Amino acid sequence: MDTRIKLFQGDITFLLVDAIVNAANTSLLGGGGVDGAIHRAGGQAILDECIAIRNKQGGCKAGEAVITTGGKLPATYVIHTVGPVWNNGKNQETRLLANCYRNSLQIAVENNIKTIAFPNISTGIYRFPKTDAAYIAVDVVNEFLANNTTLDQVVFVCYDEENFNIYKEILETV
Ligand code: AR6
Repeated sequence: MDTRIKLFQGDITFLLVDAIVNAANTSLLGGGGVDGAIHRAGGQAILDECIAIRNKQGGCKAGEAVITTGGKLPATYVIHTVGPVWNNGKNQETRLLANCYRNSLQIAVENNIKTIAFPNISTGIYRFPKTDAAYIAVDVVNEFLANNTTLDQVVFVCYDEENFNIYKEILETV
């Protein structure tokens, strides 16, 4: 396991990192869960930038990612990615979730970001099974870091106890 991978339990909006990742939806206009928390804490600037992106490219597809500033957040940037809605594995959810992590890291590198924090994408309102999602997240990040020297820290932020315990076990044993 790459030693640049860290685990943190709590609210992602408090983190002082170069970028936090948002589990957004295809509209990019905000919602509940971590998306709601990020827009509330970051303020209007983030929404205005999301609207500008929408006007240019028409939202964001599942598995893809876009970047805005962090508005009033401690983080400099927010990378908005859209996780797949879990549908019993019938809609390429595994591939799409892996793309979320990979594309967010790619955007981070392109923007000279050194420290980045991820929530547990798709494991809330979108109902992706938590253990499967955690293995995908850890695998993709670890593989990406194996070919990267510019990132200093990738933090998995677990808000709920269940995800925290799953990640703790994976990161201790892998
Ligand atoms: N900090 C870190 N993690 C959080 C926070 C927080 N403040 N709040 C919730 N989580 P979800 P999804 C965790 O539902 O499943 C929105 O309406 C939460 O415990 O936020 O990808 C969007 O607009 C869970 O583990 O995102 C979309 O419509 C994880 O964040 C839809 O929900 C993801 O849960 C996306 O659903």
